[in-house]
Amino acid sequence: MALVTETTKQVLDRILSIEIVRVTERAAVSAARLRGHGNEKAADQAAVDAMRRELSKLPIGGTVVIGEGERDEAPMLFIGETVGTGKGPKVDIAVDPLEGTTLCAKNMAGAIATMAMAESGTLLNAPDVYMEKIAIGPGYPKDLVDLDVSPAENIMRLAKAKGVRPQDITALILDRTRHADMIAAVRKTGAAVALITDGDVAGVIHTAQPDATGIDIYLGIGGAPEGVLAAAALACIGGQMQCRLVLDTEEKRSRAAKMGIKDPRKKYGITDMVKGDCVFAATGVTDGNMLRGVKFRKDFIETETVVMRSVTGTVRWVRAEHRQLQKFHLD
Ligand code: VTB
Repeated sequence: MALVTETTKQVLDRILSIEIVRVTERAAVSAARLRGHGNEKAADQAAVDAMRRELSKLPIGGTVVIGEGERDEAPMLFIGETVGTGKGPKVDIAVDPLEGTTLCAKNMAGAIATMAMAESGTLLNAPDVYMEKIAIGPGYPKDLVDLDVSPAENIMRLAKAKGVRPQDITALILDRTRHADMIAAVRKTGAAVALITDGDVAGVIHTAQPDATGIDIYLGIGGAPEGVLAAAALACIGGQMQCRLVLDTEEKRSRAAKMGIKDPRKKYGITDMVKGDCVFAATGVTDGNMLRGVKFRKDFIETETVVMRSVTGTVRWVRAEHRQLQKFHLD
């Protein structure tokens, strides 16, 4: 009996890792219709609506733990919302229907639709606050880099472990004034800084394939929801990440406490943020380094998605041609 249950669970897991692709594909197509229209809100809403529609068809008992916001501020996909048919495994859901709303509104590179699904109760329930993050690729000694040492020291440690000079290291950082000192400190070591305007989920994932992306380390402060999504991806493909919520006001600390966060200064590793098996997917909205954006052809729509499973570490690149969508304008 136990064996049967286990097998059923695994089969379901495998099916879900394809089903999840439909969800991010639909969100990406809907957002892509509004690429370059200068309207971040409309693009985000289109992605949210599409993602919610697709999620409702999944054979899961899902609970949104990372969503569009806390209950009273988000009409859809709010934290705590239940999604799916209710017939199937109980899962935690993390969504960012349009990661990089500005990138989409301005039709700039790197906007994606992304989500992760994990065993119930295993994803960090993080409030929508800032998060300090540091991430490097696989193959390095455990705890090589640390949020509590200086950016320069982290670069030196990484260069040494990689067997290169600091000048041969590239750090990816969000281009924000809050990072001015960090950027200067990294440059002082001789390392190169690659700046992004948005999109640190993909930014963190870049560190997992340094040979392909040229990015060795991600540093800086971004959104906590994006941090948990990136951790889900690294839980599948390997790499190290350390994060800490920025709970700099009493109001934020009490919001976090309500979500079960006892230690506001806790440093989270990947397994603290993603404790169980998970599946991660992202579909390109605009062309980016990681994924091609949606292409509207005459008779079909093309999407590109990456989907990963932590159980096996399998990474699938799914290039899809959607004929119905284009024909019937169903998105
Ligand atoms: C990052 C980035 C997102 O928010 O998390 C960033 O990945 C952090 O917030 O794409 P600020 O923009 O306030 O710096 C985004 O840029 C937008 O959600």
